Amino acid sequence: MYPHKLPSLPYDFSALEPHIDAQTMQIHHGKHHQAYVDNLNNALKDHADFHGKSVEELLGGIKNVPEAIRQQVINHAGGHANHSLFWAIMSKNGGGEPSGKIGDAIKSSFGSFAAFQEQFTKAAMGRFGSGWAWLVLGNGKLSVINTLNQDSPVMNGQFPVMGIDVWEHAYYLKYQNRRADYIKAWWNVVNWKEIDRIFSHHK
Ligand code: MN3
Repeated sequence: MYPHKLPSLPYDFSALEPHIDAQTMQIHHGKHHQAYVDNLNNALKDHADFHGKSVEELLGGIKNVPEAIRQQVINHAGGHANHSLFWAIMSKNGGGEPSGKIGDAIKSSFGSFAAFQEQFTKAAMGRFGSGWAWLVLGNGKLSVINTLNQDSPVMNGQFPVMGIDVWEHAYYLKYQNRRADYIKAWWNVVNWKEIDRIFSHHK
């Protein structure tokens, strides 16, 4: 709802060390995510009809957003929604393999956790330029996709269960051009408990 606000991080900037460094978290959350929120609010300022809508509602009904601000809403509501999910699905005590409903669903959809992990990593590595890789739920089925820039799966009627930011700003300070090393390290901070909660809640 307008004005949209930056959610606070559910942990300290240094909580994901050594996998994701504190400086990256600080800039990523405090500067990049804040900018998506500010730019979204700027875009919506003179469009009161849309002030009552959540970012998911804006993105899900993107065709109803006036053309003059549509691309800004795609970029900044997308950026806001994507990052809000991203912070939530990481944790200091993350990693390992999922259990619960999401663990079962991953096994039945992909054959094994290892097969899922390989497919997801490939989607994250294969995203040329800036974007995201996702595990999404659509028509009751789990699948792995990637999206360009801040495009949200919600625009295509898909529900994002988890996602990894592969914009260079997510890893460049610590990993420079080594996206593969960042993705490998990222698996150690994946918060499966929260992902299971998100997935179970949605189903
Ligand atoms: Mn980012």
